[in-house]
Amino acid sequence: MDRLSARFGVDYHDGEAPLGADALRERLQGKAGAYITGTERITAELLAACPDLRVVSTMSVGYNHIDLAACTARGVLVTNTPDVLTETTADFGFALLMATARRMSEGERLLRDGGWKSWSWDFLAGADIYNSTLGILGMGRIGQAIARRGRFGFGMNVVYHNRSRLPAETETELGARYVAKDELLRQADHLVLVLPYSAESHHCIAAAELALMKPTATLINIARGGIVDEDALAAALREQRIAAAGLDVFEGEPRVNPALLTLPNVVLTPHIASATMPTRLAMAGLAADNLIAALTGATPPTPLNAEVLTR
Ligand code: 8YV
Repeated sequence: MDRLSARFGVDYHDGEAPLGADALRERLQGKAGAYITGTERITAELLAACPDLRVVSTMSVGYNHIDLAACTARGVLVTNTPDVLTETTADFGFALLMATARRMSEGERLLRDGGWKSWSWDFLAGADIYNSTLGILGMGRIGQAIARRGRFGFGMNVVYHNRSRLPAETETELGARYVAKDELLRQADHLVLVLPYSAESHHCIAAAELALMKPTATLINIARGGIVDEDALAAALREQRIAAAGLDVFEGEPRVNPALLTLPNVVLTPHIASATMPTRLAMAGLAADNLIAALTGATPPTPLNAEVLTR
């Protein structure tokens, strides 16, 4: 805010509740730049109603909330915040995996509720992480950072599936093996979803995919809620067709599918994978750098549609 307001007139939305589509359209009238988060949706309709808008800077790596093709068609530059959140988000993915496999939330709830009465050999017994098979769906920057943690921190056998296979030297460096999606589902003891959300990846984990997973498997989603069919997941968890799930993202967030809320074998967190102070400050700074550069005629550090700059 300090850096932006030193250079531009800034209209800052200071409310807890996000701006709805109508309010966002109103507030963007006459504005050249928009600094947004993953919550605000930039649609073709909004762009048509905000003809002065030239730059959209999102403080997120994901950009499924922005119609990038419509922005490019209108000559609106879009920037995001890759790299600065990679390691922090991978740390959280691993934390969620461990909490889920080792039943930490369930244990804490039981303890707080006074349910810890005695010891028995299988009391809250979960799944091993060390030496197990880690499956990663989506092998971009964050997927690769998770693979390194699994391979070199926990001696895991790492398998992955991605739209495009990684170069052989990257696979060797990561100690990761490429497999078809069905194989990934069959082999993984722990499956982490880190792929971008799009029409193509919508509900790409649904009943048929869950049916291929091991009954002892855990499923972790730190990407976007819409990648998983939550009703199918809730049914699989309820019937113990998979052991457990750890979810940081939800299809209708901040609303959470009620079927998930009552299940013991699911760890739920409110979309906080990138939430450390250093990382959030780095994201905020990069989003500001992008906006300042774009509005002052310089080249922004991380554009998503750089072709707009050369027009
Ligand atoms: C953010 C994220 O918390 O960067 C992303 O894509 O999902 C998260 O890091 C959120 O989108 C804030 O804009």
